[in-house]
Amino acid sequence: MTLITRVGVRRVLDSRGSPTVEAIVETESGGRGRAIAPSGASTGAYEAIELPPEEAIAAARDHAVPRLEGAVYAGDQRGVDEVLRRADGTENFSEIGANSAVAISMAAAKAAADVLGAPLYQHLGGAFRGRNFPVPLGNIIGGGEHAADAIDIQEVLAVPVGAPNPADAVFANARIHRSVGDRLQGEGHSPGKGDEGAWAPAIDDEAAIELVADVTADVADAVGFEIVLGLDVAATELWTGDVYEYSETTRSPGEQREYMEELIETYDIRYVEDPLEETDFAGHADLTGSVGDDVLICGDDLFVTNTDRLATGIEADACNSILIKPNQIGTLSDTVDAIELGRDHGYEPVISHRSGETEDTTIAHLAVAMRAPYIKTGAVGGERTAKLNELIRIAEDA
Ligand code: 2PG
Ligand code: MG
Repeated sequence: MTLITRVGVRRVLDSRGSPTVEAIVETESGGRGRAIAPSGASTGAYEAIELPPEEAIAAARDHAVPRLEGAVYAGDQRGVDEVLRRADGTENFSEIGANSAVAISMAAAKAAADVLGAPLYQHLGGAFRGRNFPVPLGNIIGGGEHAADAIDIQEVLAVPVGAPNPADAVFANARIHRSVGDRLQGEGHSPGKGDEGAWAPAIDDEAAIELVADVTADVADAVGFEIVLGLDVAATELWTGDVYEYSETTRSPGEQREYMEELIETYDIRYVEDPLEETDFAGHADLTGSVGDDVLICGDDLFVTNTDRLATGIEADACNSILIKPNQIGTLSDTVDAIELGRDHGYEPVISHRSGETEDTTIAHLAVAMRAPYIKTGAVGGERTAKLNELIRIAEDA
């Protein structure tokens, strides 16, 4: 074990051109780790608090850095994360910011891996991790909070469940993305792209799903393995407090549930994230009760990677899957706790990027380390391909 000797924090750019927090952790024996906090747009109300980067950096320098330098071993991840929690002193990292906390937490893990001379996934996952790799969920057409004047549903996803390895899955998603772009162009749309690189045409939701379904079937035939469809509805963003407000119509909670069942049935959708708003545990439970044998119903804003909210969900039988975003909760230890609690209760973990991302590849390593069955990290775009290419490298290395 080697002591942390220096923790640095600075502002760097994210993919939206906004500032975010980067942390550097150095150890006594010369180990070094660097990590960057991502940032959401469709953030859940119960997420840990992301402070403006300047504030988060100043608060981390005042409260967290002095307690870490010369005091904690880099390899003691729970120790590092406990110090971050104590330095913050709140439930939701509102003092030092979840952005500073998660960057330092991830940088410490990387420094510890560096000391061992091991890749991060090996340090986090251990020797008996096996050779399971996550299936990448590729965002093909998007809208919601990630693109103006596009579809209402946030993400229409391709899920190459039958791919023999991550590389084939990643290339299949990119092929679907390109071919959907060509089809949109051919139909007279000149779609831009949303925050995550998904096409953002001004068409309606069902036309988008149908187009992705059509192209996905062709690509599945061509590559010779099964590719299914998924959605991130991000329903909290549509919720007014009374109804779900779409561009053309509104839906009551009951109608929203029926609409989800209809889409699942019509397009053979196998993954639905946030089908209902972030407080409706009972509605999620009804939906999971009716389709959960064949479909993953995944809680993102519902759970926010938080074990207390997940425990409420487990009690209510709300879902059968949990989205995992380290910056929603603030430390790697809390993130792993959420994955493990979910797994103990049959909830499949989906490790996820944020809409505001960087070249940081930690989530690719985390997904492999934790044997997560899925990773959601886009289909194209530099900050997305950083993770996808890392996954390809890890799968070849391992
Ligand atoms: C989501 C994420 C990532 P954001 O809702 O799942 O796709 O979006 O980072 O904007 O919360
Ligand atoms: Mg989501």
